[in-house]
Amino acid sequence: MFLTLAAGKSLSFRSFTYSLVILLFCASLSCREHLVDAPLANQTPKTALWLYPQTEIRPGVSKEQLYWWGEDPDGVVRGYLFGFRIVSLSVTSPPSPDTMRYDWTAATDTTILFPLDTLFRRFAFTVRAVDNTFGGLPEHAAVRISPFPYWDVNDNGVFDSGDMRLDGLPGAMDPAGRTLTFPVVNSPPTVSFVPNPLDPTIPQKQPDTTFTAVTFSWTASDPDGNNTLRSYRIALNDTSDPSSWFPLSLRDSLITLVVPRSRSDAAAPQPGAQVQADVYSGSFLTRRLLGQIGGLRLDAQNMLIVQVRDVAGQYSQPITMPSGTDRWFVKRPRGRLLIVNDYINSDGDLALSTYLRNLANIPPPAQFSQVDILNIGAGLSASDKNLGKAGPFTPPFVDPALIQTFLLYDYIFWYTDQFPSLATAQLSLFTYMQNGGKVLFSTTFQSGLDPRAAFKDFAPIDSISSAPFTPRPAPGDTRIPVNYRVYADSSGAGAIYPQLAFIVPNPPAPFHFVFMRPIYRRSDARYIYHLQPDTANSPPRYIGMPNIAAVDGQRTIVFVGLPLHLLDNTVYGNPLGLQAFFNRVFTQEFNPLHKVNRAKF
Ligand SMILES: [Ca+2]
Ligand SMILES: [Ca+2]
Ligand SMILES: [Ca+2]
Repeated sequence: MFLTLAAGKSLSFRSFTYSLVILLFCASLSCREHLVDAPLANQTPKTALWLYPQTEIRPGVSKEQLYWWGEDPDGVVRGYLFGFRIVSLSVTSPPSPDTMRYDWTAATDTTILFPLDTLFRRFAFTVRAVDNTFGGLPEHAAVRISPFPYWDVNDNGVFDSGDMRLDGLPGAMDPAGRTLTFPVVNSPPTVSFVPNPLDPTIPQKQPDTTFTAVTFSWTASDPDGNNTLRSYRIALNDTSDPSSWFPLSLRDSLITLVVPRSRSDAAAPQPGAQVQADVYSGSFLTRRLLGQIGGLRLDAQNMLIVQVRDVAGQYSQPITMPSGTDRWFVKRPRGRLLIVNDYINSDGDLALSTYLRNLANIPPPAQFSQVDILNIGAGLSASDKNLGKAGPFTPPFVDPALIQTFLLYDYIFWYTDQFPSLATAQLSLFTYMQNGGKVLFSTTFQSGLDPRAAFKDFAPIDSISSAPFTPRPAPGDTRIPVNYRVYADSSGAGAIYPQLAFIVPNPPAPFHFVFMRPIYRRSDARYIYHLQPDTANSPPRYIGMPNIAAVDGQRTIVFVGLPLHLLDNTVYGNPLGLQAFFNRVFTQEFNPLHKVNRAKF
């Protein structure tokens, strides 16, 4: 303006210099009004607003990226006020009076998540540019425009103590602003089974065969925000009847289905007979019984179906376990004893057949002619086991799935090789025994070291000898001659265990390769067996008569540090071999007063 004025008159250098002095003087005193006839009022900025990517406004997801821009004809844009409201019809301007809540920002874009609680809504988004005659506010300060402009410091929607009037705002902001109305539809939620921690690209799967206790876990999300998730529902096998769905709250995403023995034992005998399963939430100790779900098929394949629902009432696509070519077969428990096969050595078939024959031969009542078997060693190599890996028949959620599975039985007989699945045992056996279960555990020890103190968590021992096998004689050994006797301990009161002895292998060999290490009992426990002295070697390879088996003071677990199937010698042991030992353990040793509560499990 000043330069235009100067250029319009033909001034001498002297008068120009004079004028410049005046100009500088006036500028320093802000005396523009003395040079022009009328003051020019500040001009307000203009605002533009658009969607990105630049598409038609259409029903879409409830998450939108918005951009805006402002231009001021006589200054610069200081910042923006933006806000949105729910409307019933499309609008192009703010309400009058403007009762909206605005956010102050210096940014020119935002991603908004519309709060969705219906399937369809309209949101009107308004932006107003504010020019540099306004001093600005902290980012995201809440601003109200009516009844007068103020900074709503406590963001409660009324002008009260601590809030600040913004009298300069009306003259600085775009009076119209820009408003866009978005028709927004709800996005459906999604649900998925929790990933396998060893391979997050696949879900945590069930074993393809389980008994009547099985755990599932899933997780859900919603593009509208996970805080818009509302609930889950599950069903078994068939959803054609809407009443087959079992509703679950959002916190119930680890669910265990359990059929108590009283219920499965009473079910019709044919394969496919349907029973109700109890629905538990959470781990075993924190479990809550939520109710019963119908339609679990015994001795048949089953499928679990899960959906999540959002606050708008929309359900996700259902997910199923199993899916694809996988299967989930539910076996009806039949015996009172569950054999846990954790044994992968090459004589595994001999071991299992020895156990089944001797259990079946226990005299009437024939409690153990029918037993169930869980093969947790299947599919594992020795190095897998040494690394603590779990096999495909170990349920992914040992707590609570395996604990609940064990509680379907009065007795567990767990036999294992030199690499016992200690993590699995540690997470399941103690709780099982606390709830009335009884355990016979047979293992050897490749190493006497138990870094996780796993054995101590469930076995009646304080430690295992970790001394090296050389020089000899050593506390333990890696081989035991055939026909060596395992003597019952006669130092304590109570019935003496039947004598056992190592068998002669087929084909014959002079000794068995086993890792024999003495055990040291827990203070409440008593030893029940020790190995005979090493008379075949001179000097002996191992020291004295190592203690190799103990029972705890509560008589809930018998622990044997040798592979029992090698002790079925009816000549040097006792005439009934292992059968006499099983009979002693299962029908006499275990405390009859402490038992699994069949009303619950
Ligand atoms: Ca301006
Ligand atoms: Ca306030
Ligand atoms: Ca949604």
